Amino acid sequence: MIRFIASLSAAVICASTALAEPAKIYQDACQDCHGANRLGGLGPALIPQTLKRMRGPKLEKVIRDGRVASQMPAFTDSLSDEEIKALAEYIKTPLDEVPPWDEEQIEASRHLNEDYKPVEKPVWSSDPMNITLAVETGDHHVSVLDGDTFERLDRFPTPFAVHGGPKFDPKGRYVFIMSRDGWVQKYDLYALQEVGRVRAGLNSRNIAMSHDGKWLAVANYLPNTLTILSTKDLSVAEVHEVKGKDGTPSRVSAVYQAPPRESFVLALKDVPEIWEVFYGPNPPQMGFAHDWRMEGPVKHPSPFPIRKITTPDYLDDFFFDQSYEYVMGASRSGEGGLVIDLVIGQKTADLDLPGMPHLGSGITWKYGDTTVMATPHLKDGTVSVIDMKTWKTVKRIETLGPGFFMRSHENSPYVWADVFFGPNKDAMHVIDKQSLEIIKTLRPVEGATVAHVEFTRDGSHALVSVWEDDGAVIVYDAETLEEVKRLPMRKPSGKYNVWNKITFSEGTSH
Ligand code: DHE
Repeated sequence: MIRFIASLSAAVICASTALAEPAKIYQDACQDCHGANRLGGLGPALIPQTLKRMRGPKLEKVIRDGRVASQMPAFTDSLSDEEIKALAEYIKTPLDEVPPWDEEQIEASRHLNEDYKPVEKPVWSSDPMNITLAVETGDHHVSVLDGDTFERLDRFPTPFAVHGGPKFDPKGRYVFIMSRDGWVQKYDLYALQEVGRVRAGLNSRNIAMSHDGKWLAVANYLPNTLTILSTKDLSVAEVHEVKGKDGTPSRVSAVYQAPPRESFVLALKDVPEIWEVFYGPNPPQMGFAHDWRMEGPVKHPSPFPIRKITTPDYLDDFFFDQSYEYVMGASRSGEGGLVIDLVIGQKTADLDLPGMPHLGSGITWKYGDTTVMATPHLKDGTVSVIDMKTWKTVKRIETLGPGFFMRSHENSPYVWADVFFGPNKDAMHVIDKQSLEIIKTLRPVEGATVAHVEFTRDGSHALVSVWEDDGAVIVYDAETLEEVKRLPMRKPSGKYNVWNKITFSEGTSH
């Protein structure tokens, strides 16, 4: 009897150790980035609802080898095969409860700054159109820079882990900033004060501003929703559950605005569809009255009607042509790309785009009698240049490694393209827009990650991030390519010039 009790308690201890182990591994290896509750932080939420396209072995591979083009490191040296397997099983286990995050919870999270005092005109004397923001991810701040003197006008705290470009209102006075854990912050550049913040999702991707500045769309992974906020006071205008035509729920990979169409366009992660969400007064006049549908409760049809377009593949990210009629899409598998005509809602061309192009950071410029679009590849050292009339590849420029971001300016003859990954991550290529040749490779800090460029309003200067904790933003003369100034910063990532952003400069991603 005693022996039976002893072996029973050993079994219980064993079972509880086996159960406790993966949780402990998670705590040690994952929770700093993915959150103590597995609901995400710097990294995405790790729960079945957000791991949809990841099967068991794929999940283990990601833990073992890391993830291309993300901050996910490889654990092959620190975890055994058994530990990796146990961890994968653990994160596939549903949470006892995923907190609901709909209109009620979002509204409850909304916080307006009581000390905020609107001002009539800016509290500074700089050119309001040349204000440039630098996101400092090292300590979650944004620096507000005068784009002429490069003097810092303010440095304010942001929510944790900002991702994607902040969005300015059409006058360039307010800026909206989103963090991966779903917070959206509104900041008044004239008053240099935060206006307020709201948690629009639990795990979010990016935001888009309607061209009239009234609405802000927030693309969420968790829950599977698109949140539309009023830009005035960050109140909820609509939370739209994202489900494909057949009812399959989906994460939203990204949302962009299509100004002439008065719509937001969404890439869905888990169903092969893109969505167009209209916010203008009369979408049927766009020529597809037969195709869009009203959604929401019957007695008040949604002010944001949705059109769902089936695509031949899952599109993780995309890029618009200048007319906003054509969407160039790429899937995360990196096998190629395609062009969807938004007017007819159909694929019109294939793109020869292997190597996981990062279309979100694509840019365009005039090239002979056509316009080209260039995009870096996340999987190989290439920049693809595509003719936007014929959709053919004009050139594949060989770089020193996979890059993340590209930038140019109407007044600059050059394109700047970083090398984000690999041994040459300290390199920044400068490419001639007409010869499509690399004319110079800058290496401002040996061994440091040097990435992301933004131009000043007139294109005379280029600001480059030394993407390290004790990093800097380096200001270059965009013509001579000489360094002009170095501004110390904490892991600066993206920089955003008000003028370039609100005028949709062709040299910047939208
Ligand atoms: Fe980003 C923009 C998606 C990883 C820094 N990134 C974007 C956009 C998309 C996107 C769709 C455009 C949104 C916008 O600006 O409105 N990013 C993805 C991914 O799918 C990917 C590969 C994996 C992931 O983890 O989400 C990814 N991105 C990263 C990073 O690891 C980076 C380098 C560091 C970080 O902060 O997470 C990173 N992404 C950025 C930045 C922008 C961005 C700085 C804005 C660039 C701009 O100039 O507009």
